[in-house]
Amino acid sequence: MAGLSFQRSGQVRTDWSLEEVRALFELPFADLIFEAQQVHRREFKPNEVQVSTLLSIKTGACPEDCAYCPQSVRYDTGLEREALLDVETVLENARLARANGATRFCMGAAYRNPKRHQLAAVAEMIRGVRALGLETCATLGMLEPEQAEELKAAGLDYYNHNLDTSAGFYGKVITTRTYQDRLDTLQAVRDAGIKVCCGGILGMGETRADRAELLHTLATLPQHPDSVPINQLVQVAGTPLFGTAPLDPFDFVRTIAVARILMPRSHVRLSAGRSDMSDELQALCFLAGANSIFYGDRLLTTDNPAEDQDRRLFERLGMRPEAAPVPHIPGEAPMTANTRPESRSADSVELREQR
Ligand code: SAM
Ligand code: DTB
Ligand code: SF4
Repeated sequence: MAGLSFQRSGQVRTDWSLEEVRALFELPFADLIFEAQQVHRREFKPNEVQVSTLLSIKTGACPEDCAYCPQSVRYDTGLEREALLDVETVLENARLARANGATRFCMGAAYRNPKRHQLAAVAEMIRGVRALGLETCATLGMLEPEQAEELKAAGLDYYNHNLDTSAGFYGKVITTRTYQDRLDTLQAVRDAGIKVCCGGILGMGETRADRAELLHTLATLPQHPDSVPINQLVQVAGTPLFGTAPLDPFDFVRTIAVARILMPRSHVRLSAGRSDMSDELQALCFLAGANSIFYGDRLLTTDNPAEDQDRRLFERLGMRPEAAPVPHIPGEAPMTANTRPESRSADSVELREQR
């Protein structure tokens, strides 16, 4: 790529200019993928993919108006609402996810923001999931700083809170909370010492300039999110975004590649939308630097590829799941792979069949 130099020899930069990000999007496809592969191979084992499993712990009846979301109370999507699950049901699902080869368990709730008693119940779930040797992630909406601290004290590893799109396009998608509200929650999470999982959704009718702006905002946060989920809109009948013209798949792959280059040490998750993608398109996403997926046939309320389909895809591409880091429970001596309760050793990680 004559004349272009986007990387400063392996440095992690938070000073990207919007022009640099836009220029990456304008590269010829093969040049962009080549650059992204180089970054990926420098920072990660190229054929390893982090595997998370999602569970909706509280479903539907959300007061927010996110135009993509089947869980908003404002849209008739035929979704059955469910109260907060009890701890034992959550732990049963976590055990199953672990038996199937997931290393991170992500609990999602259709809240605008959690109330005190709801947060206490989720903290109990986090303690239980962590004791199973899984990494924990939660996505519960907006958090106050004290709430983030409470989750950290319970042992939460990651908090997912997405910016969803550019600041400019945001108002076309959500009106019930501001972009700044989201940035404030991200700051509370970071300040509490919880790892940040933050990304967006593509295919909502945004432009390439919006996608560049979203990635620019993510890559110029005080620290890059540890995990960057790139979702493709799952179109659900009844939501305002149902019927939006689909995104050119190459633009989806480009966005993954640019995220990989801008945030070289972050896991970039090929997140929602895989059920609508061919194996070949997913392979291109991995080639562009995606190295995390949701595994299991359900996301929160919509379908994800069946486990056997993903196992076949991993086999065909020679990919394998990344081992989980050994968790450290606050207040306890750091555990080793040998002392971790009910742990699996790093070299025994594999995607397994549903039990
Ligand atoms: N209610 C909390 C919140 O919005 O912060 C947590 C759960 S919410 C379902 C988590 C994320 O899921 C949203 O921020 C959005 O990025 C993603 N999401 C929701 N519906 C989606 C859809 N139809 N397609 C793709 N991603 C979606
Ligand atoms: C994220 O970025 N994607 C996940 C997770 N974070 C919580 C959610 C995807 C939801 C897709 C629509 C559904 O299943 O309800
Ligand atoms: Fe509610 Fe989250 Fe869905 Fe928005 S994305 S409607 S906040 S569940």
